[in-house]
Amino acid sequence: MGAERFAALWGSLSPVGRVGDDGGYVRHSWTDTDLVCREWFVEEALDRDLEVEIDRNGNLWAWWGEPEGEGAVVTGSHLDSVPHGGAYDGPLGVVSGLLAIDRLRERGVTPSRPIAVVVFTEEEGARFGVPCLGSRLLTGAYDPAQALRLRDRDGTWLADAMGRAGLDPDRLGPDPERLARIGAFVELHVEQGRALDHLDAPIGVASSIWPHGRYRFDFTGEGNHAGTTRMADRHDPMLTLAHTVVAADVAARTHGAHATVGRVDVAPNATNAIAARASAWLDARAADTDTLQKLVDSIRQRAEERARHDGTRVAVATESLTGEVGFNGDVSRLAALELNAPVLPTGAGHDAGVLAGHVDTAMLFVRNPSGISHAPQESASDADCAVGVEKLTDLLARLCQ
Ligand code: HGY
Ligand code: MN
Ligand code: MN
Ligand code: MN
Repeated sequence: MGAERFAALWGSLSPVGRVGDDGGYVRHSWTDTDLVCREWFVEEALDRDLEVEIDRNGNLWAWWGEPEGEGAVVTGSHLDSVPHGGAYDGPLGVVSGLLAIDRLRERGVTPSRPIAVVVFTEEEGARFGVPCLGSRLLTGAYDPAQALRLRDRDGTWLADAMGRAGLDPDRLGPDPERLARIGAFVELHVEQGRALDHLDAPIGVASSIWPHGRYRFDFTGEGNHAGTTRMADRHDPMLTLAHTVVAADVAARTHGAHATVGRVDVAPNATNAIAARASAWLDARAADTDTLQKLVDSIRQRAEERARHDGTRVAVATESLTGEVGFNGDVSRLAALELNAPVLPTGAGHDAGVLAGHVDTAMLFVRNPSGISHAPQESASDADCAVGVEKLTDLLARLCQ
């Protein structure tokens, strides 16, 4: 496939949800923008005579062959983004899946098992706070009753957002029959780092996904007047929060891990008022679960020490936790052999990481020259993306015959 052919389909989706002239995207689940992206996917699937269905958790499936057939070969990814995210994280896997179907047909491949392109919903967790929500609900990794208690920052319930899109939230839950019919899952994804660039390789194969967790630190202090309250009399939760952010940085460097506080909420959030409350969300990742636990424990301990010093209080809630994922099944071995590509770990979470616990799964990465992701500078060349489609087609052809 030539780069211009990839660019043609890519160009029909890429303008949707782009918000800034720096190329940032806001595509949050069940918003109007997300519904436009989903309509785009359905149209492209129907143009390919694929049978489209939406499952009980809102994930979209486009089938070549019998959806009820056994041993299905599934590819795809997600269309939602982080706030002001990049163009490729998610959509690249969906566009490449549709183009791989085209390429299989052009190569004259007659699949002996169904093939599907899937769009998982709420992979980033940017709106309702739980990453990979669609694939976790599908696999039973997330309690549907808990999902019905999820609200976005404006207070909109997940159930209402899904209801607005015509879905019945009471049907949320595991889908074991659907899962049992999947024989293999392959997710193609833009690399979120620069390993392939350094290796001068357009494509890579994932070996593992780091364990990662999301934790909400709630700090409580004493709101007061910024101008009249002596420093010695303050119980400022922002001070405890700030020391916790520094502690997270120090602990991550000590443990060779990654710790990020990219989101805070402050109340009353006024220039001339000492905060009464503040929340900070910690994204913590490490090469193994023991290190992750040590990392988070040391950050929590530092936060509690500082809270005692500041006369504030801190409470920590675990919002999501994903264990280590090893891609070491037949499909991943085949991918590494077939594609003759570098094999590398990733610190990013993916739906493939959720499926891997149930289905023989592989992940392919496409080179990202900027190495940046979850930001507008995320990049991939049309040429490398076209190579990604060909390599995905190679792998799907081996799996479906
Ligand atoms: O956060 C992640 O690791 C993924 O990009 N959702
Ligand atoms: Mn992402
Ligand atoms: Mn992603
Ligand atoms: Mn006043």
